[in-house]
Amino acid sequence: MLIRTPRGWELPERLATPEDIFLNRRALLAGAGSIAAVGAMPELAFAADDPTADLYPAKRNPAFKLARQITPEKINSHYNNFYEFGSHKKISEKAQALEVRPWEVKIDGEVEKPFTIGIDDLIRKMALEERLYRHRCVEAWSMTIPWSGFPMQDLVALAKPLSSAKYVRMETFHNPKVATGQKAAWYPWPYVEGLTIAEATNELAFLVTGAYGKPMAKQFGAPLRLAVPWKYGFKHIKSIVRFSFTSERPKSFWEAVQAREYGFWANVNPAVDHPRWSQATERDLATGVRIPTKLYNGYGAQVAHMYKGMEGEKLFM
Ligand SMILES: Nc1nc2c(c(=O)[nH]1)N[C@H]1C(S)=C(S)[C@@H](COP(=O)(O)O)O[C@H]1N2
Ligand SMILES: [Mo]
Repeated sequence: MLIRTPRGWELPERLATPEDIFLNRRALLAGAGSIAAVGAMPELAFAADDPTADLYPAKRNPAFKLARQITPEKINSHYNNFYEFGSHKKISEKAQALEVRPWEVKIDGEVEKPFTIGIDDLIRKMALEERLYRHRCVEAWSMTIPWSGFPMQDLVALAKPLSSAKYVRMETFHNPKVATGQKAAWYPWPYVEGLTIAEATNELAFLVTGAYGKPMAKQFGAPLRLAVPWKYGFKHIKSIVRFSFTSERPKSFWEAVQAREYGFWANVNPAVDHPRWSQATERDLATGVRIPTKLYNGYGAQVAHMYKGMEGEKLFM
Protein backbone atom coordinates (compact mmCIF):
# COMPACT_ATOMS: atom_id res chain seq x y z
CA MET A 1 0.00 0.00 0.00
CA LEU A 2 1.49 3.31 -1.04
CA ILE A 3 1.58 6.12 1.43
CA ARG A 4 0.25 9.32 -0.07
CA THR A 5 2.79 12.12 0.31
CA PRO A 6 2.82 15.49 -1.40
CA ARG A 7 4.96 15.66 -4.50
CA GLY A 8 6.21 19.00 -5.67
CA TRP A 9 5.04 18.90 -9.22
CA GLU A 10 1.52 17.87 -8.33
CA LEU A 11 0.84 20.93 -6.22
CA PRO A 12 -0.94 23.76 -7.95
CA GLU A 13 1.12 26.26 -5.92
CA ARG A 14 4.16 24.96 -7.76
CA LEU A 15 2.82 26.68 -10.84
CA ALA A 16 4.12 29.95 -9.41
CA THR A 17 7.05 29.30 -7.10
CA PRO A 18 9.70 31.98 -6.62
CA GLU A 19 12.00 29.76 -8.69
CA ASP A 20 9.61 29.79 -11.64
CA ILE A 21 9.19 33.52 -11.40
CA PHE A 22 12.95 33.96 -11.23
CA LEU A 23 13.50 31.83 -14.31
CA ASN A 24 10.82 33.56 -16.27
CA ARG A 25 11.88 37.05 -15.34
CA ARG A 26 15.37 36.10 -16.45
CA ALA A 27 13.96 34.73 -19.69
CA LEU A 28 12.06 37.93 -20.32
CA LEU A 29 15.08 40.08 -19.54
CA ALA A 30 17.17 37.96 -21.85
CA GLY A 31 14.76 38.56 -24.68
CA ALA A 32 14.49 36.61 -27.90
CA GLY A 33 17.41 34.27 -28.37
CA SER A 34 19.79 35.90 -25.89
CA ILE A 35 20.88 33.96 -22.84
CA ALA A 36 23.22 36.62 -21.49
CA ALA A 37 21.05 37.35 -18.45
CA VAL A 38 21.23 33.80 -17.14
CA GLY A 39 25.03 33.82 -17.24
CA ALA A 40 25.23 33.63 -13.45
CA MET A 41 24.05 30.01 -13.42
CA PRO A 42 26.77 27.40 -13.55
CA GLU A 43 27.26 25.59 -16.82
CA LEU A 44 26.72 21.84 -16.51
CA ALA A 45 28.13 20.28 -19.61
CA PHE A 46 28.02 16.73 -20.95
CA ALA A 47 31.00 14.52 -20.22
CA ALA A 48 33.87 15.80 -22.35
CA ASP A 49 34.97 12.21 -22.90
CA ASP A 50 31.63 11.08 -24.32
CA PRO A 51 32.58 8.37 -26.84
CA THR A 52 29.91 9.53 -29.30
CA ALA A 53 30.75 13.25 -29.18
CA ASP A 54 31.92 13.11 -32.82
CA LEU A 55 28.32 12.46 -33.96
CA TYR A 56 27.15 15.94 -32.92
CA PRO A 57 25.72 18.24 -34.01
CA ALA A 58 23.45 15.88 -35.93
CA LYS A 59 21.82 17.15 -39.10
CA ARG A 60 18.53 18.92 -38.41
CA ASN A 61 15.51 17.20 -39.95
CA PRO A 62 13.57 20.05 -41.59
CA ALA A 63 10.27 18.18 -41.19
CA PHE A 64 10.34 19.06 -37.49
CA LYS A 65 10.82 22.83 -37.60
CA LEU A 66 8.72 24.90 -35.21
CA ALA A 67 7.57 28.48 -35.04
CA ARG A 68 8.22 28.66 -31.30
CA GLN A 69 11.34 30.11 -29.72
CA ILE A 70 13.84 27.49 -28.53
CA THR A 71 14.13 27.42 -24.74
CA PRO A 72 17.63 28.63 -23.85
CA GLU A 73 19.82 25.73 -22.79
CA LYS A 74 20.69 27.42 -19.52
CA ILE A 75 17.04 27.62 -18.52
CA ASN A 76 16.21 24.09 -19.63
CA SER A 77 19.27 22.52 -18.01
CA HIS A 78 18.45 24.02 -14.60
CA TYR A 79 14.73 23.25 -14.52
CA ASN A 80 14.23 19.49 -14.62
CA ASN A 81 11.95 16.76 -13.38
CA PHE A 82 14.02 13.72 -12.45
CA TYR A 83 12.62 12.27 -9.21
CA GLU A 84 15.56 9.92 -8.88
CA PHE A 85 17.53 13.02 -7.83
CA GLY A 86 14.83 14.90 -5.90
CA SER A 87 11.19 15.95 -6.07
CA HIS A 88 11.88 19.52 -7.22
CA LYS A 89 13.28 21.24 -10.29
CA LYS A 90 16.84 21.92 -9.07
CA ILE A 91 18.31 18.47 -9.53
CA SER A 92 20.82 19.36 -12.23
CA GLU A 93 23.89 19.30 -9.97
CA LYS A 94 22.86 16.12 -8.15
CA ALA A 95 22.27 14.39 -11.47
CA GLN A 96 25.96 14.81 -12.35
CA ALA A 97 26.63 11.86 -10.01
CA LEU A 98 25.05 9.52 -12.56
CA GLU A 99 27.66 7.46 -14.43
CA VAL A 100 26.50 7.13 -18.02
CA ARG A 101 29.36 4.86 -19.23
CA PRO A 102 29.53 1.95 -19.34
CA TRP A 103 25.77 1.74 -20.04
CA GLU A 104 23.92 -1.27 -21.29
CA VAL A 105 20.45 -1.47 -22.77
CA LYS A 106 18.50 -4.70 -22.48
CA ILE A 107 15.90 -5.69 -25.08
CA ASP A 108 13.69 -8.54 -23.91
CA GLY A 109 10.16 -9.96 -23.60
CA GLU A 110 8.26 -10.99 -26.69
CA VAL A 111 11.04 -10.58 -29.25
CA GLU A 112 12.70 -13.06 -31.60
CA LYS A 113 15.81 -13.17 -29.42
CA PRO A 114 16.47 -11.06 -26.31
CA PHE A 115 19.79 -9.21 -26.25
CA THR A 116 21.82 -6.59 -24.45
CA ILE A 117 23.69 -3.87 -26.29
CA GLY A 118 26.17 -1.22 -25.15
CA ILE A 119 24.90 2.31 -25.60
CA ASP A 120 27.72 3.35 -27.93
CA ASP A 121 27.12 0.35 -30.20
CA LEU A 122 23.42 1.14 -30.23
CA ILE A 123 23.93 4.83 -31.04
CA ARG A 124 26.39 4.03 -33.83
CA LYS A 125 23.92 1.59 -35.43
CA MET A 126 21.40 4.42 -35.76
CA ALA A 127 21.34 7.46 -38.01
CA LEU A 128 21.18 10.45 -35.68
CA GLU A 129 19.18 13.53 -36.59
CA GLU A 130 18.09 16.70 -34.84
CA ARG A 131 14.43 17.60 -34.34
CA LEU A 132 12.82 20.62 -32.72
CA TYR A 133 10.10 19.38 -30.39
CA ARG A 134 7.66 21.05 -28.05
CA HIS A 135 7.54 19.58 -24.54
CA ARG A 136 4.38 20.02 -22.45
CA CYS A 137 4.58 19.01 -18.79
CA VAL A 138 1.38 18.00 -16.99
CA GLU A 139 2.23 20.84 -14.57
CA ALA A 140 1.32 23.37 -17.28
CA TRP A 141 4.74 24.62 -18.34
CA SER A 142 6.38 23.98 -21.69
CA MET A 143 9.68 24.19 -23.50
CA THR A 144 10.97 23.90 -27.05
CA ILE A 145 14.06 21.74 -27.39
CA PRO A 146 16.51 20.75 -30.14
CA TRP A 147 16.77 17.02 -29.43
CA SER A 148 19.15 14.71 -31.26
CA GLY A 149 18.50 11.02 -31.53
CA PHE A 150 16.85 8.40 -33.71
CA PRO A 151 13.28 7.29 -34.46
CA MET A 152 12.02 4.74 -31.97
CA GLN A 153 10.75 2.65 -34.88
CA ASP A 154 14.41 1.91 -35.68
CA LEU A 155 14.88 0.42 -32.21
CA VAL A 156 11.67 -1.60 -32.61
CA ALA A 157 12.99 -2.92 -35.93
CA LEU A 158 16.27 -3.91 -34.26
CA ALA A 159 14.37 -5.66 -31.45
CA LYS A 160 12.24 -7.77 -33.85
CA PRO A 161 9.11 -8.10 -31.68
CA LEU A 162 6.84 -11.12 -32.11
CA SER A 163 3.33 -10.51 -33.38
CA SER A 164 2.04 -11.20 -29.85
CA ALA A 165 3.80 -8.04 -28.57
CA LYS A 166 1.37 -5.14 -28.23
CA TYR A 167 3.29 -2.76 -25.94
CA VAL A 168 6.80 -1.59 -25.14
CA ARG A 169 7.63 -1.22 -21.45
CA MET A 170 10.63 0.98 -20.66
CA GLU A 171 12.59 1.13 -17.45
CA THR A 172 15.03 3.65 -15.93
CA PHE A 173 18.20 2.55 -14.07
CA HIS A 174 17.89 1.67 -10.37
CA ASN A 175 20.79 2.74 -8.16
CA PRO A 176 19.73 4.39 -4.89
CA LYS A 177 23.36 4.96 -3.87
CA VAL A 178 23.79 7.44 -6.69
CA ALA A 179 20.18 8.49 -7.20
CA THR A 180 19.25 9.17 -3.61
CA GLY A 181 15.64 9.93 -4.56
CA GLN A 182 15.30 6.18 -5.07
CA LYS A 183 15.69 5.73 -1.30
CA ALA A 184 12.15 7.10 -0.99
CA ALA A 185 10.40 3.76 -0.50
CA TRP A 186 6.88 5.10 -1.17
CA TYR A 187 7.67 5.32 -4.89
CA PRO A 188 7.56 2.18 -7.07
CA TRP A 189 11.16 2.40 -8.38
CA PRO A 190 12.46 1.99 -10.98
CA TYR A 191 10.60 4.55 -13.12
CA VAL A 192 8.58 2.72 -15.79
CA GLU A 193 6.75 3.96 -18.85
CA GLY A 194 4.97 2.29 -21.72
CA LEU A 195 3.68 2.81 -25.24
CA THR A 196 1.65 0.72 -27.63
CA ILE A 197 3.62 -0.67 -30.58
CA ALA A 198 1.64 1.71 -32.83
CA GLU A 199 2.78 4.65 -30.70
CA ALA A 200 6.37 3.43 -30.48
CA THR A 201 6.55 3.15 -34.27
CA ASN A 202 4.79 6.46 -34.94
CA GLU A 203 7.10 8.83 -36.83
CA LEU A 204 7.16 11.23 -33.86
CA ALA A 205 8.34 8.75 -31.21
CA PHE A 206 12.00 9.61 -30.79
CA LEU A 207 14.81 8.18 -28.68
CA VAL A 208 16.96 11.06 -27.55
CA THR A 209 20.73 10.84 -27.14
CA GLY A 210 21.65 14.50 -27.49
CA ALA A 211 20.35 18.01 -26.94
CA TYR A 212 21.48 21.45 -28.07
CA GLY A 213 23.86 19.97 -30.60
CA LYS A 214 25.88 17.71 -28.26
CA PRO A 215 25.50 14.55 -26.22
CA MET A 216 22.65 15.03 -23.78
CA ALA A 217 23.42 16.42 -20.32
CA LYS A 218 22.74 14.02 -17.46
CA GLN A 219 19.78 15.94 -16.04
CA PHE A 220 17.93 15.47 -19.36
CA GLY A 221 18.14 11.68 -18.93
CA ALA A 222 21.46 10.70 -20.49
CA PRO A 223 22.41 8.56 -22.22
CA LEU A 224 18.99 7.57 -23.65
CA ARG A 225 15.62 9.16 -23.10
CA LEU A 226 12.22 9.11 -24.80
CA ALA A 227 10.45 12.02 -26.51
CA VAL A 228 6.78 11.61 -27.42
CA PRO A 229 5.79 15.25 -27.86
CA TRP A 230 2.02 14.72 -28.17
CA LYS A 231 1.98 13.30 -24.63
CA TYR A 232 2.57 14.93 -21.24
CA GLY A 233 6.14 15.17 -20.03
CA PHE A 234 5.97 12.29 -17.57
CA LYS A 235 5.82 9.81 -20.46
CA HIS A 236 9.32 10.99 -21.50
CA ILE A 237 11.20 8.40 -19.47
CA LYS A 238 14.86 9.22 -18.79
CA SER A 239 18.07 7.18 -18.59
CA ILE A 240 16.53 4.02 -20.05
CA VAL A 241 18.17 0.64 -19.41
CA ARG A 242 15.52 -1.74 -20.67
CA PHE A 243 12.87 -2.14 -23.37
CA SER A 244 10.53 -5.10 -22.83
CA PHE A 245 7.97 -6.09 -25.44
CA THR A 246 4.78 -7.32 -23.80
CA SER A 247 1.28 -8.46 -24.64
CA GLU A 248 -0.08 -6.82 -21.49
CA ARG A 249 -0.29 -3.10 -20.93
CA PRO A 250 2.49 -2.05 -18.55
CA LYS A 251 1.68 0.07 -15.53
CA SER A 252 3.64 3.29 -15.61
CA PHE A 253 5.34 4.86 -12.60
CA TRP A 254 2.91 7.72 -12.04
CA GLU A 255 -0.07 5.51 -12.79
CA ALA A 256 1.14 3.18 -10.02
CA VAL A 257 1.49 6.15 -7.66
CA GLN A 258 -1.80 7.90 -8.44
CA ALA A 259 -3.92 6.36 -11.21
CA ARG A 260 -6.74 8.86 -10.69
CA GLU A 261 -4.45 11.68 -11.83
CA TYR A 262 -1.91 10.09 -14.18
CA GLY A 263 -2.99 7.52 -16.70
CA PHE A 264 -1.33 5.33 -19.28
CA TRP A 265 -2.27 7.41 -22.33
CA ALA A 266 -1.50 10.94 -21.11
CA ASN A 267 -2.20 12.65 -24.43
CA VAL A 268 -2.19 16.44 -24.18
CA ASN A 269 -5.67 17.99 -24.29
CA PRO A 270 -6.48 21.54 -23.15
CA ALA A 271 -10.15 20.58 -22.65
CA VAL A 272 -9.46 17.84 -20.11
CA ASP A 273 -8.33 19.30 -16.80
CA HIS A 274 -6.05 17.60 -14.34
CA PRO A 275 -8.20 16.80 -11.27
CA ARG A 276 -6.47 19.66 -9.44
CA TRP A 277 -5.76 22.28 -12.11
CA SER A 278 -6.65 23.47 -15.60
CA GLN A 279 -4.76 22.27 -18.67
CA ALA A 280 -6.14 25.04 -20.91
CA THR A 281 -2.90 27.04 -20.98
CA GLU A 282 0.81 26.55 -20.36
CA ARG A 283 3.70 28.81 -19.50
CA ASP A 284 6.33 28.83 -22.23
CA LEU A 285 9.63 28.86 -20.33
CA ALA A 286 11.44 30.45 -23.29
CA THR A 287 9.41 33.64 -23.04
CA GLY A 288 7.61 33.44 -19.69
CA VAL A 289 4.36 34.00 -21.58
CA ARG A 290 1.26 31.89 -20.89
CA ILE A 291 -0.09 30.49 -24.14
CA PRO A 292 -3.05 28.27 -25.07
CA THR A 293 -2.37 24.53 -24.99
CA LYS A 294 -3.14 22.62 -28.18
CA LEU A 295 -4.83 19.24 -28.58
CA TYR A 296 -2.10 16.59 -28.83
CA ASN A 297 0.29 19.47 -28.15
CA GLY A 298 -0.17 20.53 -31.78
CA TYR A 299 0.75 17.13 -33.24
CA GLY A 300 -2.77 15.85 -33.98
CA ALA A 301 -2.16 15.44 -37.72
CA GLN A 302 0.52 12.84 -36.99
CA VAL A 303 -1.08 11.00 -34.06
CA ALA A 304 -4.87 11.42 -33.77
CA HIS A 305 -5.54 8.47 -36.10
CA MET A 306 -4.03 6.07 -33.57
CA TYR A 307 -6.83 6.76 -31.11
CA LYS A 308 -9.83 6.30 -33.43
CA GLY A 309 -12.39 4.00 -31.85
CA MET A 310 -10.74 4.26 -28.43
CA GLU A 311 -13.12 6.84 -27.00
CA GLY A 312 -13.82 4.57 -24.02
CA GLU A 313 -10.20 4.92 -22.86
CA LYS A 314 -9.02 7.76 -20.67
CA LEU A 315 -6.91 9.10 -23.52
CA PHE A 316 -6.17 12.53 -22.04
CA MET A 317 -4.85 12.04 -18.53
N1 LIG B 1 13.27 8.48 -14.92
C1 LIG B 1 12.54 9.59 -14.92
N2 LIG B 1 12.10 10.08 -16.09
C2 LIG B 1 11.36 11.22 -16.12
C3 LIG B 1 10.98 11.89 -14.92
C4 LIG B 1 11.47 11.34 -13.70
O1 LIG B 1 11.20 11.87 -12.60
N3 LIG B 1 12.25 10.21 -13.74
N4 LIG B 1 10.18 13.01 -14.98
C5 LIG B 1 9.34 13.18 -16.17
C6 LIG B 1 8.70 14.47 -16.27
S1 LIG B 1 7.36 14.76 -15.25
C7 LIG B 1 9.06 15.41 -17.20
S2 LIG B 1 8.21 16.86 -17.41
C8 LIG B 1 10.28 15.23 -18.01
C9 LIG B 1 11.21 16.39 -17.76
O2 LIG B 1 12.28 16.38 -18.65
P1 LIG B 1 13.31 17.60 -18.61
O3 LIG B 1 13.88 17.66 -17.23
O4 LIG B 1 14.33 17.27 -19.64
O5 LIG B 1 12.52 18.84 -18.93
O6 LIG B 1 10.97 14.02 -17.70
C10 LIG B 1 10.14 12.91 -17.45
N5 LIG B 1 10.95 11.71 -17.32
MO1 LIG C 1 6.24 16.61 -16.20
